[in-house]
Amino acid sequence: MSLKYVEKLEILKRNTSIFAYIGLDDMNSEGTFVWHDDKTVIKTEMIRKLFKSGEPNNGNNNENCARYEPVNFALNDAVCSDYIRYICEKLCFHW
Ligand SMILES: [Ca+2]
Ligand SMILES: [Ca+2]
Repeated sequence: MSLKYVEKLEILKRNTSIFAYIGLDDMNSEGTFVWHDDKTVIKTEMIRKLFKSGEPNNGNNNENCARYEPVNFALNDAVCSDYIRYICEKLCFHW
């Protein structure tokens, strides 16, 4: 899922009670978060809107994957090796 729009974070708040990766990481360049789906870079303004206060903090110099945290209803950068779910987005077509 790409939270390129703050409105999508609202959807997660209403419908998700799990910790989950959402397809955003800074593995290639520390502090530069890139969406998996189209490789675009998240803007600083969006980082402030989507991440919880004090995040992303690259804890232990090893936090590169953004995850949604239902406790804070916001994103946190975390280690990429945690066994948590991954939220994907599907396109819907109306014929
Ligand atoms: Ca990082
Ligand atoms: Ca963090």
